[in-house]
This record gives sequence, C-alpha cells and structure tokens, in this order.
Amino acid sequence: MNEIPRPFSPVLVDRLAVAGRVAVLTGAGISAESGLATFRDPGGIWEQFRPEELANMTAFLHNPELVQGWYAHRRKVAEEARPNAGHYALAELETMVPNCTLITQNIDGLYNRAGSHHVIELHGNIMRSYCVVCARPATALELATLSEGATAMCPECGGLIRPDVVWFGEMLPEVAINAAADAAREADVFLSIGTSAVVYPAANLPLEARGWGAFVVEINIEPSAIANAVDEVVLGPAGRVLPELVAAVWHKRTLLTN
Ligand code: BJW
Repeated sequence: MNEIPRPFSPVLVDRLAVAGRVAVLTGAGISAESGLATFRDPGGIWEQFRPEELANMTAFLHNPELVQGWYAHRRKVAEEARPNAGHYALAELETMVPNCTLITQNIDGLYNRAGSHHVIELHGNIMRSYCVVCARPATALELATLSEGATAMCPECGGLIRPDVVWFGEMLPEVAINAAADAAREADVFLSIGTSAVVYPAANLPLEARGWGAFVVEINIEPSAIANAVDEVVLGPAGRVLPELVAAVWHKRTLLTN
C-alpha cells in the first residue's frame, strides 16, 4: 500500500527550490536501508566491536588480522549492497540544483553507483587499500586474499596492508575537508542526513554552514547531537523522506520556472 507523502514545511521546499548552492552531509544512516550497519545505533557496528578496538592504528598494529578481517567483511557487504531510494534521490537533486555538493562520511561508495558526481569522501573508501610502509595501493587480487582471512602483506616490501579509510586520531584528507568546508561556507541550504553528528570534524560542517547563513536541515530517524542547533529537523528514514522531498522541490521548481 502506498503511503501518503509527508507535508514538508513550505520554507524548506521554497529554500531548496530557489537554492543555487546546496551542500549535503551524509552518515551511516542513509546506507542503513541498503543493509549496511550503522555505527552507534542498536545493532550497529560498534555494538559488536568498540570503535577504539578496531578503527585506529594502534588496534591495527596490535591485531592486523582482526581489523583486516573486519574490513574484508564490510567490503563484501558493501560490494553486494545496492543504492537505495535515498541515494538515488540525492543523485536527482544534483541534476536540479546548479551547484550541489555531496559530502559523505561513508566509505561504501554507494553515491557514485546511484549516479552522483560531486561527491567528497571525508573518511576514505573501503574499496581501496594500501601498504602502510611503502604506500603501494593493493591490487584486487591482494584484496581478495584479505577476504580469505589471511594477513595481507605487501608483495613489494612485506608491510601490512590497510584500508584507505580515516581512523580515529588520523587527519582527514586535506583536499576533501577543505572542499567540504568551502561547500558548507557557500551553501544556501545544508542537509545533514543520517548522521549522529558526534564525530569531528564532520559534525562541525552543518554548524559552520549555519554560521555562514545556510538554512540547515537534519533528516534522521531520531534527533542527532546537533538537532537543537539546526533550522529544521525532518524525522523519518532517509530512503522515504528524500524521494518525497526531492519530488516536492522538483514540483516547486517547475512552478517557478513556468
Ligand atoms: C537513519 C536511518 C535511516 C539510522 N534514515 N537516518 C573535537 C571534539 C572532540 C573530539 C574530536 C574533535 N576533533 C577531533 C576529535 C577526535 C575524533 C572524534 O571526533 N571523536 C569523537 C568520537 C569525540 N575525530 C578524529 O579523530 C578525526 N580526525 C581528526 O579530527 O584529525 C585531527 C586530529 C587528530 C588527532 C587528534 C585531534 C585531532 C577522524 C575521525 C575518523 C572517523 N572514522 C570513522 C571510521 C571510518 C572507517 C570505517 O567506516 O570503519 O568514521 S568512525 C565512524 O563514525 C565512521 C563514520 O563515518 C563516523 C560517523 O558516524 P555516523 O555516520 O554518524 O554513524 P552513526 O552510527 O554514529 O549514526 C547513524 C545515524 O543514522 C544515527 O543518528 C541514526 O539515528 C541515523 N539513522 N537509520 C535516516 N534509515
């Protein structure tokens, strides 16, 4: 049975319909409906493993097999996953807004597969790996070895192979965080979607955007850590809210241009 589309606030639809620049920050919640576990929700990744046990260099050097195995498992899940309606709606939004930048904390690459082009990956991408000693990128064959549970070592120098993701205590890629800060500063509207907004510096971006004058909207199944500091909170699953919101904006843009 089709559900009745939610009514959005006129100000949200109007702001998006006339926006020249939109920045979107996404977190694990948008991929939840593609079957990828989130980090901090009940049943999320961190419920089985605490972040400090796995997502940092010390843990990796202490137990590389465990960390490599965890990422090999998640890589397989991400490879088998399909973009959901939320990812596709963001790709459609990109075609409607003159300048739309998608900033993601996710490492699953589902945006590109849904058709988005302007994607900034703040925390890397799980499909890439490299040697911690000589920085040589790992080949697909070496990554397949990772999936089999053996400790993956660099064939050139014998160094450990790690995923090309950003762990706690590591700097974000400079080009990516600078581009994200630029997009936040210039945005007319900033959407923060499916993130608990507790991990920095990503969690600062919506607040920075608001400080620069953007209309900031959170879309989440529950209020995040920054919900009180944004202009509007839309509660609901991203895979349902985003297609409805983009359709409402498309309709409004059509009215304005005819
Ligand atoms: C739905 C939904 C549906 C569910 N629809 N919604 C300033 C203050 C305090 C601390 C720091 C600070 N600056 C830096 C730090 C330290 C640290 C940090 O932030 N710590 C905090 C935990 C306190 N940050 C760092 O270390 C960062 N580096 C850095 O800042 O470098 C400079 C520096 C270095 C050294 C010292 C000091 C400064 C690096 C952070 C790297 C984060 N890496 C991870 C792992 C990536 C690889 C991997 O995937 O394994 O990134 S941790 C993990 O958290 C992952 C995520 O990208 C990130 C954010 O999580 P996210 O996406 O928000 O997921 P959840 O699960 O938390 O939330 C899901 C949300 O979805 C929930 O709200 C649900 O309700 C919602 N939801 N279903 C819509 N269907």
